[in-house]
Amino acid sequence: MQKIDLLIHNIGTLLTMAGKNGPRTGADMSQVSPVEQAAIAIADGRIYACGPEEEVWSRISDLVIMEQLDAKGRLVTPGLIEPHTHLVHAGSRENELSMKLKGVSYLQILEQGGGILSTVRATRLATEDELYEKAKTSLDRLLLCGATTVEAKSGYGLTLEDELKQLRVTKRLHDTHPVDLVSTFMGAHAVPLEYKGRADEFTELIINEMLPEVKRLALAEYCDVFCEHGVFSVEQTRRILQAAKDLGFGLKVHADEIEPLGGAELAAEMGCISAEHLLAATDAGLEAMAKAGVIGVCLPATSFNLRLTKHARARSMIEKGVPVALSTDYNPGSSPTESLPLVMTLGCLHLGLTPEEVLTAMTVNAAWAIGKGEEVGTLEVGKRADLVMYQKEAKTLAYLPYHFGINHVDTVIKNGQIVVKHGSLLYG
Ligand code: IZC
Ligand code: ZN
Repeated sequence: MQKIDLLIHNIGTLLTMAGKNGPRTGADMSQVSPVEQAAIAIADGRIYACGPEEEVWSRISDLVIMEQLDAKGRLVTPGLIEPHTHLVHAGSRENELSMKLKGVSYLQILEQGGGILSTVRATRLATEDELYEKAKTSLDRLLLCGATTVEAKSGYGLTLEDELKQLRVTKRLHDTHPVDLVSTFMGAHAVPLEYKGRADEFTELIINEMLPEVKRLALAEYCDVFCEHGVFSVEQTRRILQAAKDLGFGLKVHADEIEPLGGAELAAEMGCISAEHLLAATDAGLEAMAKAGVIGVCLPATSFNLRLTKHARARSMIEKGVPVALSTDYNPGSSPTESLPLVMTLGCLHLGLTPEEVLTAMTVNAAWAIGKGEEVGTLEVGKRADLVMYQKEAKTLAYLPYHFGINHVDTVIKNGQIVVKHGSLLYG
């Protein structure tokens, strides 16, 4: 007989995000589908019933309820989806802070052999266990902030063996940690020192050796490229993405972050699922993305940390019909933070999004940006029971970005299991 494993009742406000089954843009990004005095019934890790408390009780009146949780009038949202991280790496780069304060730019540091390349040196020297332990600490932090699904990119190995090492760590985290991971191969993250001045040759290595082996071992669903001045050109990016597409990878691209190279246009041309950063994307680029259905992943913690005064034009994206997602971009260089609450606040204050648009960008649209929109991102019957309950004082959605620099998460439920309680990890 069907039983209910967990019933959450007495929810003050439940934001189900129910609505269009697909990435949302325009006015649809404001739809959070609130239900007052709500309940959620969970069976086998999925949502069995959810909505007004009385309706849920009547739907389950014949069933055995194994466990109940009194939400005590609190706010509940879907688990947050983190669609862009460089999670697995060794070392840190706090030395870059003083350089940055002296006015040395991110690309100048990379050009001098630092930046990504210093993380590559540390990652090549690290063992798989060391990488796992460090990434697990960060994944725990993301979970404590309410993330229940996280994308993770490789790109600090830049040899076949070292890329595979990173990707195996992502797989191990997916298999052992409550958070689900989505793996992206990003061998085209920088040109390693041993290929300096020979980016075309390195491009061939990625196409001929790395991509086929990553595919054969089924270690990544997506392929991403850092298309930027002094890193990979539009032409090299196109070649890599085409090869990845031919092998059956989904495509992503770091596009037009610093210079308007035409990355947004390329994302549309290649049929990328998402394009990331986009600070310098042109109107034509954004319009091409809207037409092709490419999701724009904005990373406001990165522009904040790089001390940029320019921000991604998230409002124009929404007006033009580009679905917008938000992410921390967690990485040791341009965004050393796992703080999803900070991203919520910057999404409002720097990108001009409303709290409703921010939540859509960090749930539904983020889920579609990593191909998981059918499974997660909203609280609807049949979807995974991944949800967040906030602390008592955070009664409204707007309170989350408003009271900034603070994590308001109290409880996280992943696949129907309570994995964070009163702000502490409960799993394992
Ligand atoms: O380590 O700097 N932008 N890749 C592209 C990064 C930032 C990560 C890093
Ligand atoms: Zn990135």
